[in-house]
Amino acid sequence: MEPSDIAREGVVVAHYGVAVAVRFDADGPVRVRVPRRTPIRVGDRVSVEGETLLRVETARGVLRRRDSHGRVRSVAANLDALGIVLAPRPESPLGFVERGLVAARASGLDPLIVVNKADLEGAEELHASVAAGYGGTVQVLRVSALSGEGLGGLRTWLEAGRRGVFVGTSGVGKSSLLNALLPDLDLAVGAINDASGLGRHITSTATLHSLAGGGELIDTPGFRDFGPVEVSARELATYFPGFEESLGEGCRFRDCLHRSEPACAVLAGVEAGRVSTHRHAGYLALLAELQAVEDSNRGH
Ligand SMILES: Nc1nc2c(ncn2[C@@H]2O[C@H](COP(=O)(O)OP(=O)(O)OP(=O)(O)O)[C@@H](O)[C@H]2O)c(=O)[nH]1
Ligand SMILES: [Mg+2]
Ligand SMILES: [Zn+2]
Repeated sequence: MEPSDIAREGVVVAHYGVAVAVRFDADGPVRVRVPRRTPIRVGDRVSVEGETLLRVETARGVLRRRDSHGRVRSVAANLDALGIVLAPRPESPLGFVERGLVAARASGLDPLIVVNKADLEGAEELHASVAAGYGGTVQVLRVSALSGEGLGGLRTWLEAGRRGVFVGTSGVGKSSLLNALLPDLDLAVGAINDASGLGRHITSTATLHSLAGGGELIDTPGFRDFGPVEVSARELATYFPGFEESLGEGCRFRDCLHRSEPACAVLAGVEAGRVSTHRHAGYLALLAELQAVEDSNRGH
């Protein structure tokens, strides 16, 4: 029997729509055809015979998002950690960090905020404001793919064989950071459009890479729509960054949605200045979005 006739277990390291690349313990990636719309993601463990996909194993730590058309998209699977990448240029959409943190908590992933392009003007202010807003509960790193500053912190974050994924809007430097972490890697990186200040969507497919010192990191195509999937409107507040302390006080109503209910601990937190009105407004916007999805699923 040829070795290729034996079913082997591997991990999906790239997804090309009609095919995936599968890496095995013993050898490098093999291209495996998959029917369109097969629910298979980078990071999935699969069983393969020759060049045929037999089975996709049940995954844990799955990151999904809802796009602006309401479609659910899988980002990656079998994750331990989520790196939310920001830069002074291009700016990230309003609420992107909050959404990332909600998604991480709902999927059981350890979140990290990465402020890239530390060499650029504005990085210091961005880092300071992100650290002030989220630093209490989440680690915030200031790094530069260009100068190499702070890369040690990223390596440490993935130590002990953890698997992380980078998400962020196009052009913040996700692929550049991977290239900087892995000298042998040569992922395509792109210029920012001078007129719009936006990235040009250089990366078109998610890819998984192993770091020399341990751990794995997944590069993903940039996106702006980060609708939460793994969380219901009812649960949102418990995952929302900055509400922890206030929620600990307890609201009068057990099903309080923290909008305008009497004796609401979150509203009391806003009143006392523990929760910024800006943060609360971000919560209300996300809550309305989740309720709209739930209403349409109920056939309203
Ligand atoms: N000054 C500076 N520029 C950087 C840094 N990191 C990345 N860039 C530049 O930012 C631009 C976009 O970088 P990419 O790595 O392609 O960004 P990306 O997040 O992978 O973008 P998508 O693949 O489109 O999602 C490129 O011109 C990079 O050279 C950095 O630390 N400092
Ligand atoms: Mg990229
Ligand atoms: Zn409340």
